[in-house]
Amino acid sequence: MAITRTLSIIKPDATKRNLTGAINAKFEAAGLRIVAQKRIHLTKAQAGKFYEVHKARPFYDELCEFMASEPVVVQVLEGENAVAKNREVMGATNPAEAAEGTVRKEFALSIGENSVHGSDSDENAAIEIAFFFAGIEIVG
Ligand code: DAT
Ligand code: MG
Repeated sequence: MAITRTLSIIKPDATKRNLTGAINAKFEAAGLRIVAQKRIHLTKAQAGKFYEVHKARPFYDELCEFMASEPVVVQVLEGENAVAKNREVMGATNPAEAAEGTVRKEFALSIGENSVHGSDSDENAAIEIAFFFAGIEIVG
């Protein structure tokens, strides 16, 4: 398997509850390296652009409001098959369906306030990493 990268976001519900370190510990325990990380406060417009793919879905406005409600921590994770590995650590979108030991099982509040974002393909990972980071900010 190849060493790849994925874009991760620790969402407002988690930063608000001071869970950044606890979530990062799960990534590191799973063999994912945090090769870039910064704390930012998105505007609703920036959140809307990031989640543009979900524009037609009924929860889009609520999702953008939520993502702009508090600071987030955006990060690049690197490791073997990073996209799939990260989604394994994250757990299912709906915390009620997330497996034991996953971030969402342990920390998510609801399907909307579900603590973390992770890219869903290598192609989207490249697009999402470029949305937040310049190459010089990523130190592998
Ligand atoms: P994921 O974040 O697991 O990739 P997704 O891409 O389908 O899930 O959706 C993006 C985010 O949108 C998700 O993390 C939380 C929110 N969301 C998804 N389905 C939702 C729903 N039925 N109600 C409210 N928010 C939802
Ligand atoms: Mg998704």
